[in-house]
Amino acid sequence: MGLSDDEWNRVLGIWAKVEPELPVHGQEVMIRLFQVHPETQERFAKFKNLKTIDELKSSEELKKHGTTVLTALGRILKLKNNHEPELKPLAESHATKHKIPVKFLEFICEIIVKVIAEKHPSDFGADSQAAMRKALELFRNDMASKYKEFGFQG
Ligand code: CUS
Repeated sequence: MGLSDDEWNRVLGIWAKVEPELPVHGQEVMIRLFQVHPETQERFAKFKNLKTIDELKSSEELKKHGTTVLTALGRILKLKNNHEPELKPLAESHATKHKIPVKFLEFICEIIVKVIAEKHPSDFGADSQAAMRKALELFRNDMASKYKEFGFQG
């Protein structure tokens, strides 16, 4: 289930290239997510009024949220297998306050991989993509089990 050192190196190596432009990546992830899975947009009162692609693109709040999401994820990835302390409060707020189903986390993780692959084609080959998918799966599985501890079936 866990990742090898080589896999973690791949994950953190590509993340180091994403980080200098976190807001750009975050904005792209959120816009893509809302376009491919409109039901995720409905979940956010502050975003569901954004109808057109131009409205999505010009929303500073959406860009900010994308940055928040990727910042949280980056912190978790950097902790490798010891992400429990960082993950717990995130799972609690997402289980009890935001009520974000695990399915939505799957959607966003898949889109994150696609966006990174498009923006960094020469640094994010098949092995690195596989390692990132594995890291994100670990994250989701642990979120799902924490969700249950907080009484959210996800
Ligand atoms: O915000 C936050 O934090 C989260 C993320 C993490 C990583 C958990 N989110 Cu927000 C999520 C989501 C969204 O936003 C949307 C859709 C889906 C999911």
